[in-house]
Amino acid sequence: MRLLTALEGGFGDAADALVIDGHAMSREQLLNAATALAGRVAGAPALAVLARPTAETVTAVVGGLLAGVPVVPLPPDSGPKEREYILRDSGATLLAVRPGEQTWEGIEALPVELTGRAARSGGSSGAPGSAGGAYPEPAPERTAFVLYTSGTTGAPKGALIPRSAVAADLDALAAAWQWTAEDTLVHGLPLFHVHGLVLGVLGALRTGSKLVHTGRPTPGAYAGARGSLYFGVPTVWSRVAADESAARALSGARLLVSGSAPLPVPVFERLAALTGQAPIERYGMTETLITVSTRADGERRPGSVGLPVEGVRTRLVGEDGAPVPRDGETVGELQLAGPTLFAGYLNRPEANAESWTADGWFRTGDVAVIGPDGFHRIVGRASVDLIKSGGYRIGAGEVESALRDHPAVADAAVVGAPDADLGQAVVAYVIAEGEVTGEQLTAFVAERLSVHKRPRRVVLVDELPRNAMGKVLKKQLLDRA
Ligand code: MLC
Ligand code: AMP
Repeated sequence: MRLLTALEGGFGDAADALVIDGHAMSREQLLNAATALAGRVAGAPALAVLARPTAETVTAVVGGLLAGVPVVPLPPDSGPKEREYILRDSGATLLAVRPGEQTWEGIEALPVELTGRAARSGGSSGAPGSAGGAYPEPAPERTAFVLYTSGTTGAPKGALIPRSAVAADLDALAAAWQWTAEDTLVHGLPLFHVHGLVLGVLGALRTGSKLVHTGRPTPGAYAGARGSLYFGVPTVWSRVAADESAARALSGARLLVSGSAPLPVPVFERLAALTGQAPIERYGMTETLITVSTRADGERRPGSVGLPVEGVRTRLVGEDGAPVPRDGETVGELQLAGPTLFAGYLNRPEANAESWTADGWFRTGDVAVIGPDGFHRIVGRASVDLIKSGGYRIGAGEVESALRDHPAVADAAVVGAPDADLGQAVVAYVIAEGEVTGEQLTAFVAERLSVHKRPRRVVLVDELPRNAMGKVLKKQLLDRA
């Protein structure tokens, strides 16, 4: 079976099957443009895509997937430090851009044309829109994406996502959410992470639902889109819930789905009150895709992410390595197994060794509770050094290292402080050894890494609290923040 089943016929088509930030495309147009691009990508080690929320990005991603070339989405606002690292580490030789756009040294620009007429293979599969395309389906174990994601320290790691994991996850979610070709999916999430890209784009191309990408995930854009299925991170839902008329406009939707960070119970309840339906909450991770969810036909309990999706197994393990009972009270580290898991981090043997248990389970680093009824509740991260801000995963170590690159910074410690809008906000404690302001340091990080990794607050201090070993006491900083 092909990965993008709905792209190649059997699901009907429409001139507006995909609307990406105002640009409408039929599936046939997308298939033709992507097939033309695939011809220029085939055989490359990896294709980097400057992942703005555009039709060009969707075309480039699909072109890479058709050609069986790993796609490396690059955050569009990533600064030189982050960008150079991702391009070098991934081994990408091509960068998909808009026609006329520049690339960087050592990387060939691949202009994406939206009007490509595909050179299709002959035989019965040759007609546009019919099953089968110009390219044989790559093997399921081949890498679909290299997704860069932050760890607690150092540069982001490239998670290798196999095609089979994407297919298994989308099918499991389609079952859990009764997601079909009758749906119109609406969201405005970034196209360089699992949520917006794998679920939010490939989901539509596998289930056959229409897709409206709103460019930005604003309450007004969601309200105006008239979809049946909506995706958002908790920050988006909290902004929708605060905008009564936008929230009421979603009352005709079939399903509102939240994920990527904990959905606060008051936001769940206000959304339910204003839209007439309780949201679906699901839990996922770059490395595992979406593994636990409440179901369209099941209970939607505030503060709970529900049950493992089809094929996924979960267990809780205590600090001593012993199994934790499913009693709804005892916390443990959540470990996962199943067909949606990644194949490892690129070029990171040590991180790979640390990530799996001896008996083959993936350590999520999340702390959870499982009830006797199997419902899962995510309690938090085991490490204070992984921050979730607006649904973005941000490694404290990466931001600290960027801050230390500033000539006036002697040392820095970064924490995720509770924030009503973003869930957590990046707060930096900095020891300066020259004249520098918080705004300058914020801009410095935004330019070198990505805008969303910038500290929202910088506190200049004379010293950082440390233990006897010299380790910064982040819990103390959090208490101050
Ligand atoms: C502000 N801006 C700056 C700046 N300060 N630019 C440069 N330098 C500075 N110092 C500008 C930005 O460029 C942007 O401009 C504008 O300010 C707003 O940026 P922001 O403040 O970062 O946006 P914000 O409104 O806070 O974003 C909230 C949000 C966003 C919810 C829209 O956080 C978001 O899209 N989150 C989604 C994350 C996500 O998809 N995570 C999924 C991970 S996958 P301009 O011009 O652009 O407006 C995963 C698995 C799973 O977790 O389970 O799903
Ligand atoms: P990322 O790698 O960006 O996909 O981030 C994955 C992390 O997001 C997980 O390890 C969790 O900490 C967090 N996360 C995702 N979904 C949820 C959720 N519904 N509730 C709580 N945390 C979540």
